[in-house]
Amino acid sequence: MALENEMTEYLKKPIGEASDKELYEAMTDLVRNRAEAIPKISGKKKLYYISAEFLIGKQLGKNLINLGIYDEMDRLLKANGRNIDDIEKQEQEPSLGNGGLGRLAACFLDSIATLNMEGDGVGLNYHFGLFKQQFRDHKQYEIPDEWLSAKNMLKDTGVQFPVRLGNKTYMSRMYDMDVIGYKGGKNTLHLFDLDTIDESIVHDGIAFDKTDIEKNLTLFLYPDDSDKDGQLLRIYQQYFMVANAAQLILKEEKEKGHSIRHLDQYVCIQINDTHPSLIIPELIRLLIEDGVPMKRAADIVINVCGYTNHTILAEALEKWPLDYLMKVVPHLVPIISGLDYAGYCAFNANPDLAIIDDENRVHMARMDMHFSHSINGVAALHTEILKHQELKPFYNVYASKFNNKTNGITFRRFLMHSNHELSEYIDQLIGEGWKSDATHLEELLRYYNDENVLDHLVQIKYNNKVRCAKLIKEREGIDVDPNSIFDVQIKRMHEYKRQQMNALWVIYKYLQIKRGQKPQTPVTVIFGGKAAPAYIMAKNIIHLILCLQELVNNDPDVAPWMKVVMITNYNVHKAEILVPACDISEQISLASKEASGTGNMKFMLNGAITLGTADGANVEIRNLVGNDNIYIFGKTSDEVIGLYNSRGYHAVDYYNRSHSIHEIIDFITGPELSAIGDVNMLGALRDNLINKDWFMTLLDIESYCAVKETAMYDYENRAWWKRKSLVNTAKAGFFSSDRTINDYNWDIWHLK
Ligand code: 26V
Repeated sequence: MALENEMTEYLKKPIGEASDKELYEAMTDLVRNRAEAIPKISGKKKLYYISAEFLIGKQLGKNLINLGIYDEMDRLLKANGRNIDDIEKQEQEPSLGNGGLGRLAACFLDSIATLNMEGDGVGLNYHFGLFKQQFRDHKQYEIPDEWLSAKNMLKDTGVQFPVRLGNKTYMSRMYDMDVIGYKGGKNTLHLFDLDTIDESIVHDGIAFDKTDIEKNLTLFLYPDDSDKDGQLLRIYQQYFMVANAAQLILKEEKEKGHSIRHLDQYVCIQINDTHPSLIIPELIRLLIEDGVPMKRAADIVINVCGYTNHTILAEALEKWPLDYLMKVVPHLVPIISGLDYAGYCAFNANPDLAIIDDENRVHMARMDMHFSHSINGVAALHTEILKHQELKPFYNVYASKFNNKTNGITFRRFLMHSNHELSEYIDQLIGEGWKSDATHLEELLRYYNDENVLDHLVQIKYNNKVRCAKLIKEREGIDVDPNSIFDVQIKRMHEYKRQQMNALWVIYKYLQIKRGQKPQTPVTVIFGGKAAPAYIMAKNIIHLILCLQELVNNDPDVAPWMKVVMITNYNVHKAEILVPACDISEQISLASKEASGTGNMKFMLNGAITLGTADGANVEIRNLVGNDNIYIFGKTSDEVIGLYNSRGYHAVDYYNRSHSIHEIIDFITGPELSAIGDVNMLGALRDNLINKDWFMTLLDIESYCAVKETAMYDYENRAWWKRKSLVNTAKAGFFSSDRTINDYNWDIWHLK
């Protein structure tokens, strides 16, 4: 009753008479006010998680769950003939991240608040976030994704800081969003912006004048940095973010009566990849301004900062030309140069350790490693590769700084919210203990031989497939059968993630079906993901998938047995519908290249079986579920690294040696697809696969097809498959981000 009264107070009319939009706005007001009443978490030490990305997803449903009123609200709306899902749809999803790294930051904020640790996020208030993806003529187009116009959780704090960019000073503005912990306290996500941003300068999709900082600074997430102006804008953004972070930290510390000279007693900063690395010289600069000698300033900063590495891809490790920094942050250049000399860090004759290399480029990750007390990778295998390959020179001098923190996901969003039916059924089976300690999910193993329970789980999966099929019909106009196997690969488009290998499997299956070899159960192959606007090969892969979608779905011999779906504008909301519907989770990156993956964990938790390489966190999934409950294929990371070192991989040999590979690859430019697609794009893709194939698709394709065949064969043994599914959910507790955050706190932050 209380909730109903509160709602009608905001609505000023009965629930049954309000529009979905009015209900959404009233519920958002309700959440904002309830959050207001929750005390801010405070502890003896405070964490600042600085990140260029926070892929927070829609807030309303998650906040209702964390406030403990989701079910009550659901019932109230139902009693008035309304549906909570329709109302949640009204919210614009903030796309303030690219993928895994940004989503991880959002999961971490949820766990930090849930565990009652004092920790705020600091980032940027991008007006458009990541672009919105559209398909036309089987190609990707980008348009701005507006999210700020609708009602949201942001609050203008009125707080402003002066920030020097180049030779001019700008006033920032801080917007805050409450981060409500699950049945816990609250922290804050601080997003900084400029008042002068001009959204009208965007034209022709997502193009804009990259030089006009005053108007464009926070317009887009990760603007195209394939040219100099784009790179300068990135550095402007990065410095703007950390200059605000530093001023916020010092202001808060001052208010608490702490001295900047004792910063390391009260504050820790986690540097999320290298985007916030300039916080190091900025803090040192401020300490020096306060009269602290440089060496002491550097030591304080080392004690404060921890650095997380999220990729081993060399092209993703930021190196900024010194003269760009000279233009953007002239006042930091003397500090950075100073830090690069003996006395402050383990600088020696080894040029691999130098912050500024002999081409005058500043290696951000190297600065982080010298001036942080902790360096972590995001899965066990990834950390080992960092220690013994990619960052070996640093491991040699700073072994004790290195540690692993295997990623995690918040079960509040990726089970309780996205798979409400499963979540409630788990409560019935084992109680609610798993919500505070996810390892309790193992208690589900008690039901390993309980056919009733197993069948109920199968029924829930089917219901989720029906919901997903509905989304596919509505959004993509494609009919898919919920009784088919849902084989899902959703993630950013990148050659190392090898969506192209899955697309080659589609061709292989298409040819088989054409020859009369039909699968026992039809299969629906679902892809989703955005390609970076300047990443030509990723766009070519999307093109191939969209052409296959048209070919396969319209071929009467094949469509009853296989459908291909490319989800448009894949985002967090769509993940929440796709993940619970999945049977086979595709995690097929080239071993050693996927630092961790977090989608793999979401699928596992929701009872999908992983088909993957021994890469990233897949390795840990395998260790937990055992070989019977996962499908691993392909070369190992050691073998792959060996091939890179020896330059021993030549795709063309695989193409020439195998009739089957030859046939599949040639199909890309054969008459069927040429009649649908752009022969130049398809030709470039085929050519790349034969003559370059940097991520070794052809190395693993045969092993992939063989193991996928086994997985589909095993699917027919329904009694076995439902047990595999149960084991996956039961063993997923380790991947709760609550566990990850407890590990960070225990080893690095020491917050309480
Ligand atoms: C960045 C870039 C930038 C320019 C060129 C291409 C490229 C390719 C990859 C990246 C990766 C940026 C860092 C990142 O998002 N890493 C992801 O972090 C996740 C959370 O730790 C992890 O699960 C993923 O495996 C990892 O790829």
